[in-house]
Amino acid sequence: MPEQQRTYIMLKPDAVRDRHIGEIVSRFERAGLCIERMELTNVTLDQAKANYAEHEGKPFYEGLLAYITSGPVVKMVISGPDAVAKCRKLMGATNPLEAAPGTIRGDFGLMMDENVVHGSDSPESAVREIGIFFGEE
Ligand code: IDP
Ligand code: MG
Repeated sequence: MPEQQRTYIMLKPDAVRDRHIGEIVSRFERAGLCIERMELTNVTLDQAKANYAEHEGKPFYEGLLAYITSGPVVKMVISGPDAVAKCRKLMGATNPLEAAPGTIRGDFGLMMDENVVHGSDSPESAVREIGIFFGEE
């Protein structure tokens, strides 16, 4: 039996700017996943730093913080069987150039600097990220 999981998904500022919220949220729902929480909001610098702590010091880190705080995002908690892996599958590869057509990044992204969507990479990351963006629950 697949494990019932929750994951943290965030539509990044380019997705909101380019008017793709509806289409992208639809893809998660169409896959049978449940949108448990959803909010259009801005990411604070502290939240950005906490979420991306593993990348501190990398060449793209400062740009990543600037990008994710550059405009409103849609933050979500999504649940379902194996929701973490299922969402990563729907998102596609990190680099939109390598993401397969039919995936969210493959269809809505053009470059690594603006890759449309964030999704937790493990159930442990999901708990941590839901805490960062929705507070302790
Ligand atoms: P993921 O989002 O698929 O989990 P990570 O390797 O965890 O990918 O990287 C986090 C985010 O950092 C990516 O989604 C992307 O926005 C950004 N990023 C990663 N590598 C690069 C890069 O080489 N150039 C610019 N941005 C990058
Ligand atoms: Mg990651």
